[in-house]
Amino acid sequence: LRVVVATSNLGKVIEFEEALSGLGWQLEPLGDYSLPEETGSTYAENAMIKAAAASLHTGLPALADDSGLEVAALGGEPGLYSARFGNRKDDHERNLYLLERTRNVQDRRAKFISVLVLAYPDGHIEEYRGEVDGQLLEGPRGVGGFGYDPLFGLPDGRSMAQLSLEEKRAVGHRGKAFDALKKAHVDGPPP
Ligand code: ITT
Repeated sequence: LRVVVATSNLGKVIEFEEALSGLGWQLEPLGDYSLPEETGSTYAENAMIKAAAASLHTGLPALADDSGLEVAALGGEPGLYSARFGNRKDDHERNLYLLERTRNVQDRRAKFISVLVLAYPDGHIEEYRGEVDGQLLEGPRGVGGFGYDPLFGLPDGRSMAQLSLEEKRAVGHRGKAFDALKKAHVDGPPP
């Protein structure tokens, strides 16, 4: 299967390639095509907007991810708006802003959510979801991953940015969504 990777986030591209190696798919880059604005009100809707647009543009099946960090003490923020939290433009600035917003906050519960959508040129859609619970750390730890990974603490005390790519896939939100995708494609005919 030739599949377009419908994301402009390099961190996601790396995780897509690692997670899908072994499936025998030929992954195609998005090139300089710009994904449309994410106007949906759920992760699934936004992933669908991105995957459907890339599929329409290329004539190939396209796979998109929409994801976010939900912080309990912030009522689920930044959630759908994780990529533009506080209007900060890069990962580092968003992490500093998140630390500022949660300074002296006792309840550190947080979760990552990922929804993958595979859209086919005939309009057929597949959707897979994954989540992971964690704790917001008091400061960044580790240099791996991307986005909020250095601030996301796991039960073993490490941050998501201290995991290898394989370890992040095994415990992370996106990895769980990919497990469901792979199960559907390896264990049976495409749904
Ligand atoms: P595309 O839409 O092009 O895929 P994006 O970065 O804009 O890229 P989203 O709209 O899904 O993607 O934004 C999700 C944001 O949530 C992302 O920019 C990160 O800041 C954060 N995020 C998502 N998955 C993450 C992960 O695995 N680790 C750390 N932060 C993550």
